[in-house]
Amino acid sequence: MAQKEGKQNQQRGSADYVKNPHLEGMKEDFLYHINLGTKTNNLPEMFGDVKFVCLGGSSNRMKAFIELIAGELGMEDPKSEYPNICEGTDRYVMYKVGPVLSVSHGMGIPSMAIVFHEIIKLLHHARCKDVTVIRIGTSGGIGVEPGTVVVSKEAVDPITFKPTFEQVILGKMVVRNTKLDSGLAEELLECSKEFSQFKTVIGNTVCTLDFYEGQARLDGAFCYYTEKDKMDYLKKVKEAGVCNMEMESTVFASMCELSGLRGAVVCVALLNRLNGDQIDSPHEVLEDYQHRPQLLVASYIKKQLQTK
Ligand code: R2B
Ligand code: URA
Repeated sequence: MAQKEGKQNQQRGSADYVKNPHLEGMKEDFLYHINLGTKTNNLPEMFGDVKFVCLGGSSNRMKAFIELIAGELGMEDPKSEYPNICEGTDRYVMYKVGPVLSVSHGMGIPSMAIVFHEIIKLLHHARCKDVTVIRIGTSGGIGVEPGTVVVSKEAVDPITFKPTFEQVILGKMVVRNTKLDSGLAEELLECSKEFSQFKTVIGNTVCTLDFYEGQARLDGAFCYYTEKDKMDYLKKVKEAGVCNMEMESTVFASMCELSGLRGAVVCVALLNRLNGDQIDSPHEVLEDYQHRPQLLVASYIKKQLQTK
């Protein structure tokens, strides 16, 4: 039986992002996967000014994002060098320009969960306050045109389409909420109106454990269902108000909820899954699509910093 955890964090913006009494008693906290530690690094000095953390799957995209942010904020490095702060590990990359941190999260729920635990602890050790976290990524659209940017209303599970995330802890299934910040989603949608070259919609996002069978594809190495089974499932998905499918949103949203961080998920649809499974658009087209969530989020961050 799935267990529901008692108290969820309601205080978004609170500086106390970690909820772990054991951390206090530790002499040192080494954030192994990002190669940073409370003894080896002066985390408040390095990260104390962080206000936005943007997470995305690919290392290259997160480097491109920090370059875009640097341009938007007029903080370009004259040598155009943006050092990877996580040098020394090849698990994730991290770049920083002013109050913006750009971090890769790899693919899938476990990879996202590991780096997000360490980022939340990093924000805690650095004594950061009022931080907003945004996942910028790719997805498969459900009934939306390829290239459409989807701002997630809710991150939902692939069985009941409810805003929940199930995690096995101490051999028991624990159910966590995945409610995202609706105000932040609306602000992002508002900001998207300045981009006439692409469409942005708000809708639910299904988070799956796999790209192939988990997303009802017919082109994996194994497939034991028919095309009709696939279409019946995708129809049910669409009827649940879902606009896209990806692989990290529920754990991301559940960790935002637990920590009290304001969070949003902004993913471009690379294809419309109602029309096929293969991602075979030309490279330049896919590059253009992947740039769209970055453009939107960079513009949002710029506006937020201007009004402060
Ligand atoms: C979107 O794209 C990746 C799979 O191709 C996965 O990380 C995701 O959520
Ligand atoms: N990412 C996914 O998880 N699914 C897709 O169909 C495309 C990108």
